[in-house]
Amino acid sequence: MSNEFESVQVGHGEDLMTLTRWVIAQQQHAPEATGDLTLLLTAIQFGCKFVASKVKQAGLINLLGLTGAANVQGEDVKKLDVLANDIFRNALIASGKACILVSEEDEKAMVIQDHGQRGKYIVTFDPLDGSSNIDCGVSIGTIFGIFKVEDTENPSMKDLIRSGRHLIAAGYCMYGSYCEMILSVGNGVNGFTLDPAIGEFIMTHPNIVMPPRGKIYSVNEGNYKYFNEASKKYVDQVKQKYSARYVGSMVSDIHRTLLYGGIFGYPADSKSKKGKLRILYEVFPMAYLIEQAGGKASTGTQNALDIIPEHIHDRSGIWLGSKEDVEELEACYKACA
Ligand code: AHM
Ligand code: MG
Repeated sequence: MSNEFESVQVGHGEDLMTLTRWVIAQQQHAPEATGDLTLLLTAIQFGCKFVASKVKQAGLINLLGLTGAANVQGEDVKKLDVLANDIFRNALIASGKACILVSEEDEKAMVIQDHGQRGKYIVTFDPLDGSSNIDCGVSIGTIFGIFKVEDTENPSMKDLIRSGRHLIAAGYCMYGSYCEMILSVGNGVNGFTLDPAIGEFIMTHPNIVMPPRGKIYSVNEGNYKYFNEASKKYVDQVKQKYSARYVGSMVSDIHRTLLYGGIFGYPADSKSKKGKLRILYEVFPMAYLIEQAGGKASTGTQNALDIIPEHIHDRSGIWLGSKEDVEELEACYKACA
C-alpha cells in the first residue's frame, strides 16, 4: 500500500451506532436482503421523530384541541393522534415498500393501489398509543409490527388474519422523559435513544435481555371487580410480594417491564369480553419484542403470538413479562380451569 494510505477500521476512536447504521449492518449480514426493510424502517423512524417533536409542543400549539379546530392561520389543527396517523401513513406509502397498512385510527386496512409504489410489507401500527395520557403530558408511544405479504400482486385479508408468528419485525417508540425506539428484526432486541440535537436515534440499550423474574406488577386494578377467577387469583397472589406500577400507556408500561422485569397485564374480563388491547398493532408487536428479549407473552391459556385475529381490529386479553412471572400467571389459569 502506498505511504499516503492508512488503513482505518470501524470502531476506531469516537463511534456512535445510529439506528440507520445498525439497520444497514443487519442487511449486510443477510445475503438475500434487498434493502427494502431498511427503507421501510427509515420511514417509521421519520414518523417517530416527527411525533416526538410534536408531542413536546403539544401543550403550546394547541394540538390538544379537538379535531377540526382552527389555528391562528385558519388552518385545521389536528389532534395529535390524527396528525401522527397522517404522518406515518404518508411516510410509509412514500417509502414505496409497503403493500398494506393497518392503523388503529383507520377503520379499514389500506392497500397501496399504485403498483409502482407498492412493496412487499404489511405494517400494522398504533400511531399514538395511550390516548388518555396525551392531554396531561404523560408518556405515550407508537407501536408497529411488520409482516410480509404473500403475493404483492394479490394482497388479501389472508395476509392479515394469521398468527403473530409471521411477524418479521416489530418495535415501539416511547415519547417520555427521553424518546426511545425499541426494535427487533428477529435477532434480539435493541434500544436507540433520540438525540434531539442531531435528530438521530443512537444505540443506548444493546441486546436487551429481560430478567427471568421481576419485582413489579402492572395492571389496572380498577377493573379487578370485572376480572375472572384466574386473574383475581393471580393479582391477589402477586400483590403480596411485588410493588405496583401502572402508567396506563402500554408503551411505557412495557418499556419498564422490558428493562426491569416483572409483569404487565390487560386481561379479558366481564366488561371487555375480548380484552381491550388490539391484536395486530398492540398485542403482537409487544409479544414479539418480549419473546425476543427472553420473556413470555400469554393470554393466560395460549401463547399470545399464536392467536389468530378474526378481523383487523380484533382484541385479546394479554399478559407480558418475565418468563417465570408469566408462568406463575398461567398456573393460576390452569388452577381455575
Ligand atoms: P388507546 O389505544 O386508546 O390509547 O388504548 C390503549 C391503552 C394502552 O396504552 C394501555 O395499556 C391501556 O389502553 C390502558 O387502558 P385503561 O385506561 O383502561 O387502563
Ligand atoms: Mg392503542
